Amino acid sequence: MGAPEPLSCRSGYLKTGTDQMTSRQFTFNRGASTIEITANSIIIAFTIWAVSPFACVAEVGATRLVSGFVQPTYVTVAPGDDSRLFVIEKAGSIRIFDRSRGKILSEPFLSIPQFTVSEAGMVGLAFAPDFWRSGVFYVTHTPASSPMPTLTRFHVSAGDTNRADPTSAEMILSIEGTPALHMGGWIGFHPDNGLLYLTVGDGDGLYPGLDYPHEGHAQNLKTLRGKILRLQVEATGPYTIPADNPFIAGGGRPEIWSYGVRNPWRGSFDRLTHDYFFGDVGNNAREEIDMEPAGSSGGRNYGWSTYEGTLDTGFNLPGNPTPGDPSLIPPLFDYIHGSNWGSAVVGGYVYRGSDLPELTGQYLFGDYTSGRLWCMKDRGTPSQTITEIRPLFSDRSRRFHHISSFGEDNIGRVFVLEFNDGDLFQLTPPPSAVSLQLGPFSITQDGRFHVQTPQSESGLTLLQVSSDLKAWVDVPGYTTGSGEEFSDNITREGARFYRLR
Ligand SMILES: [Ca+2]
Repeated sequence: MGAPEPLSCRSGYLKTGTDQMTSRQFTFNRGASTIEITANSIIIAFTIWAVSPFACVAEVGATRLVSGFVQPTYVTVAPGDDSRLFVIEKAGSIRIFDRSRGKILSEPFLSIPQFTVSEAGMVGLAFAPDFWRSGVFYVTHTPASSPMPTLTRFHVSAGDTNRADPTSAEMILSIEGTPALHMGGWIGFHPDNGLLYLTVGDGDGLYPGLDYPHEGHAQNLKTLRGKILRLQVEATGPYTIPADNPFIAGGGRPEIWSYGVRNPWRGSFDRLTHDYFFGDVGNNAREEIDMEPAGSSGGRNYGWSTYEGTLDTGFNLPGNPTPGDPSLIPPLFDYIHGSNWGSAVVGGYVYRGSDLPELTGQYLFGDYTSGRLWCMKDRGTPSQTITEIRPLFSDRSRRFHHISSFGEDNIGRVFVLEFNDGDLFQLTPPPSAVSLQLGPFSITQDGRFHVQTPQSESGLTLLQVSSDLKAWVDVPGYTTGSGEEFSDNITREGARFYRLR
């Protein structure tokens, strides 16, 4: 029996055979990347399989930065400053997470009482592109003093960059209709032209005739509900209408850039291409991802409530286009409500960071109710694919719950915010490959295969087995901690792939 050699791998390929052997030994041929393990009654070929962590599903590390936020709704950074993450809490505070100290500052950046029934509250934040000079930022919220979906401008305090000046508040826009339903409320500055985009939910109820009335606001160009607005804002004064907004000469409210949306909760610009993406939260059937190419002249109709995703709703409201109207812009992707996918999409970001190169150029999004994440590759082409992202937590039983928002910093690192738990995560490279040293192994009378992995290593949290490199299941009986031993039943024929992570 030779001394086992260390192997660097994440997976092994185990194939069972039936040749009789009489001794227990194994050899390792590094060049052929094959280990022949001979054991009582069974030959095991253990082939080192250099599995990319993205070979089956995309895997990312999920690193908790901090917990303790109360119903957080959004996370972002100020331009040019990645040292602080600004996290909105629904009830009306903006908190600062100091990244170098790993702490939430005790005093909030801003605190304004909000009307918080149902979906109302503070939901959106955008720093002016010249924030470093002007100290100006914008918030979307439903102030308790005037509970309507509202866009307000603030200035940072003159003497403390970690505090906003609440007395600087200037209401820019107050939007008609109920604040509690489908508020939308994402705001962001276009990376090219500096115009402010603002998503507004339709404020309608669920079905025509039930709950709040469904008034078809999304197709009604006389209201700002169910729209994406585009405004020119300056450091002071009211907003103005950009000269190339589609309805500036009539036909609709001039603030409207696009329409036919229900509850566009989260949006983003691809920082490289400037394409605009948003997730439009659906009614009772579909969730959808929409995209507007850079250079669009606006006026696009995304279809609600003639369509929910790609589904004909049958609502037939006055003013709604008829199904099949070629002017309606279908989503890039929609999914059906259910336990598999979820029921409230959360738009994310086209990944442009450097930590997760396998995701570069892919659009990352998730679902509030299922806590699942996906990435979209080759969007809008025949080869468009959706891949689930599997987040790997240090606590193997952890998963994401109630994702309220993603966020992005100035160099494209992506964050995930959990509404109920109040946790803030960063998506990080998956745990590095472990050095797997095949140690003593044994095969018991009942045919179970035992191998001992190296001494306890942090990050070595799970060992899984697969027969097809696609579906991975935990190895029964494997426990974490010292010992790092697993066992598996290999009495049946067929390929077995093992994975440590
Ligand atoms: Ca749509």
